[in-house]
Amino acid sequence: PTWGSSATRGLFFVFEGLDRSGKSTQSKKLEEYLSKAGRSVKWMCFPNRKTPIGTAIDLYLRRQLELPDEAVHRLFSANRWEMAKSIVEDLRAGTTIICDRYAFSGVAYSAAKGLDFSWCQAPDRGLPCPDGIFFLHIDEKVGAARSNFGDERYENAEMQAKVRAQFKDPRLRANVHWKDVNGARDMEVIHAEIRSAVEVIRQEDQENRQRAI
Ligand code: ADP
Ligand code: DGP
Ligand code: NA
Ligand code: NA
Repeated sequence: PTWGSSATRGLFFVFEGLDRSGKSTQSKKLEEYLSKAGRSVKWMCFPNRKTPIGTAIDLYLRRQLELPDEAVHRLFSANRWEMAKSIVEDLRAGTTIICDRYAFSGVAYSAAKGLDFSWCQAPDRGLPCPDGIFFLHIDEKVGAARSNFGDERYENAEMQAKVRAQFKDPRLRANVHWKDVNGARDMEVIHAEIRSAVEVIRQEDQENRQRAI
């Protein structure tokens, strides 16, 4: 992590996975759990469609704006950079951040369209690094059974299959705390597993800090 190590630093958790893998469900459950436990916690998601850049991304996803793949890739990354300073400030102030999608989606979705993998990674380099990434796995049949595809760009079986393949690339997992989670189980079972992983990461973080002092 690049934001220092004050004694009260918050932790940064990211949920990744395909559309309908359960990211929103699980990230909100974790937020609720931590906030009930008395921790200062903030939930956020990317793309953040409310910012100026997010407005363009929203139009693009709803097929009301056409942009070259390279340009939109940079917009998704810029949308994360728009929030980078406030993420760092919150973490420093002791707030834990739970984020629904981050730079890993950025690379997986753009590389699925045929852009070079490391070219896709480049614009996100230097963003705050998560303390833990929970990748929710579901196979195609489970995803299809959960609900119908919407009308947004990328919400089709062909694209999802390509994204699924990109998420397997070991370059995404390099140098980060990546946890694969079987998302095809009962919501509460998944939540309990994520909760204990969070407590382990918190424990490790505290021990590391004590060693540094
Ligand atoms: P995502 O944010 O990854 O697109 P959601 O959390 O919105 O996924 O979940 C997609 C759909 O699947 C929702 O209708 C949700 O209620 C349902 N769902 C989420 N988790 C599970 C689960 N473990 N088992 C069955 N259905 C689930
Ligand atoms: P969601 O609101 O989570 O359904 O995400 C919107 C869609 O945008 C979803 O299909 C995934 C895709 N997406 C999220 N982040 C990125 C990114 O950084 N780059 C690209 N190309 N697509 C992304
Ligand atoms: Na979507
Ligand atoms: Na979601």
